Amino acid sequence: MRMCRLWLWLTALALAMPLGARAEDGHELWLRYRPLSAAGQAGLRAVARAVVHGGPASPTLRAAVAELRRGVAALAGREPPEGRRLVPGALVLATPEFAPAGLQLRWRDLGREGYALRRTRLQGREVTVIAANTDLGLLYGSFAWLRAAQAGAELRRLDATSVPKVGLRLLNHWDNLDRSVERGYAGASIWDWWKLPDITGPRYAEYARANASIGINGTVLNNVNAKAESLTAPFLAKAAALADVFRPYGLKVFLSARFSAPVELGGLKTADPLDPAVRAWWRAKADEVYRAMPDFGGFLVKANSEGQPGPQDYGRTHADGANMLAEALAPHGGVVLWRAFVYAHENAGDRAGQAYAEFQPLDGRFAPNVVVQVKNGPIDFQPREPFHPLFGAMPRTPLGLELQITKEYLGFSTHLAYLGTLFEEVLRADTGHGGTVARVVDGRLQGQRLTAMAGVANIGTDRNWCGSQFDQANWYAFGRMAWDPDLSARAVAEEWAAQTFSARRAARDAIVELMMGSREAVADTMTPLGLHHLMGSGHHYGPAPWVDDLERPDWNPVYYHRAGRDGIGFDRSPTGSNTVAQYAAPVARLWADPRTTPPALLLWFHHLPWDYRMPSGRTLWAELVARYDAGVAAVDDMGRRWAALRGEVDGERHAEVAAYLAVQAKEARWWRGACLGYFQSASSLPLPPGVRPPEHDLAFYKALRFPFAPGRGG
Ligand code: BDP
Repeated sequence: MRMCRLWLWLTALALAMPLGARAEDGHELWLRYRPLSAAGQAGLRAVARAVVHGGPASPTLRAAVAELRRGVAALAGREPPEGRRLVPGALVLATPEFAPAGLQLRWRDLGREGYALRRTRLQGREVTVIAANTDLGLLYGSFAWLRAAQAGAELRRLDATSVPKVGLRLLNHWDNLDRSVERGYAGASIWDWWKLPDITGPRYAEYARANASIGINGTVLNNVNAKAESLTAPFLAKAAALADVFRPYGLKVFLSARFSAPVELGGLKTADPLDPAVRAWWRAKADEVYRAMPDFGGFLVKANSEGQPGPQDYGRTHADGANMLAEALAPHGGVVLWRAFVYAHENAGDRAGQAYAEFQPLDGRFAPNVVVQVKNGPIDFQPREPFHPLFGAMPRTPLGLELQITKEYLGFSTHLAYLGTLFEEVLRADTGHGGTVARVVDGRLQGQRLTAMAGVANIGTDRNWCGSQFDQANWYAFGRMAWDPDLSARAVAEEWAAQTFSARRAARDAIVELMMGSREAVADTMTPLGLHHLMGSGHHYGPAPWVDDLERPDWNPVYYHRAGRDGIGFDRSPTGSNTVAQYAAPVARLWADPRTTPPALLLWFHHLPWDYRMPSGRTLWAELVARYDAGVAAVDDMGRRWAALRGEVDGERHAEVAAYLAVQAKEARWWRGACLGYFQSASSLPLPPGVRPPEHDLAFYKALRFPFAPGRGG
């Protein structure tokens, strides 16, 4: 009885609490719309007295209006009415067809998806105009206006125009049809294939809304290690049901296609891309897909990589394979995203050089509706890699950038690593071909019209979507930086933190500082100085630099670090594999010499003796030890900084992040211990004076096993 009364009392208390003080689980992402201060509310009401539009509303315009009304209601405590009359203080959604008299705009500059936000005087009334050529542009503009409102921006002086610089801004889900997610650390796949197409539930619309809020306009639903079944009629109907939910939010559905589908589904004897029957099969399949989804985006293909079938099985090239699919999709306006992540075990050369060797000679041989999708670095989403040498080296081919949002090699969702800084580092890298990676990807350097950026999604069924609160920032950063690759990682972190945690300047800045150093902390913890692929076999969690017995040499960490008595690192300079020569001359020259290679990439390109003198004055061995120590110190520091934010952030999320940081601190020590123990066994050198020895001996670390680590996929 007493318990029961206590419960009632607690419930009443919870309901009586102001919204902002309520426990939060992160489900609302950055779209929380918590009440502003009294002054902020008054200010917002004054600039959002009504939402005015031209109607009759399309589903997309309806979504924009609903978002504005919902956002203002929650932030300012009063829902603005919807109307057609230009009242003072209105938010006006203007298109060329519904442009209030007196509005001067260069509509053409806004393109199909861009928008303008402008505070202006029209017909004697102060109003805010959100203008775009399409309803989707209005939706993006509405989200941008709400972003500014949430972050406490000065809405009375708005005058901004924003047009996406990259055309296709895509999530790539590595989701399997059984709901497992390859490299997924946020629960199961959000696609409930079994219940689709009949049951769609609210989560799919929430997902589409969140993507629209950051400008993502396409999503590949299934794993690149694709099953042919995803192209069968039942699965196409399921995908079409999702496409129907996503459509109002401007989010197009794409599918990963298995190259051998004509054999597996069509009963053909071959999947040879030059065989007329195979081509006919794909054309018919494309027609079928477009009957189900008239606005289908296209196919993503992983071919002749890690055992996947592809055109090389028939002695054909990647261009032959991609062009066959391109031909089938072209009549419908679809595109092929053909991945350059290839390496084959028949090839004994340096794995880092294989994609360039296979693709660069094919420049200019791809059909106009093909994008070659290239990972940010030449190996595989490591905590740090140099940019991929293909960027800039295929001027006659649209190259898309593939980033990994899910943190396969950066501590899954238990470690805090803000990837905005990693994305920025890649995008701003100078290719040596006359511009940065960003300029290649947005098409400006080489005049490409078809442009794409893809992010391997970190989304699952967890309430907070991404497995941890801070991993939401990586989804957010991907969307924002795909829209505008010139945005700085810091500016994006500021936006995200203000909306997700606190718009109070001091708290926001403290969170941003913590985020900005976090990826470097993870790089130091795991793979400092350009080391790479030291992670545990298969699952890729935790350290295993000793592994040397996997089926393929280039799956073994020892292949990558090459540590021995003589030194450590992979020699990719002219004295070694010389894959450094794949870069443009100015870059290759710099990185061919250890003295001009940035320390952060040193062991990526060079094998150096342990007593090599680093710019810091330390020996390489002492520097390596110092970096692992710095990693542990940085993670401890993140824990302290987060602890100091207690009270600035709601209790539930604060406690959750603190618990995750404690795990990360423990695991930073595990990484340090295992790597120092192992590398010491290779170098036979003593630890520098004053350095704390690892907590355990090497045998302890080697014996750890994780048979049920998440993310292995189906
Ligand atoms: C690696 C993953 C593997 C993916 C592969 C890919 O370990 O699960 O299938 O990349 O990108 O990062 O195709």
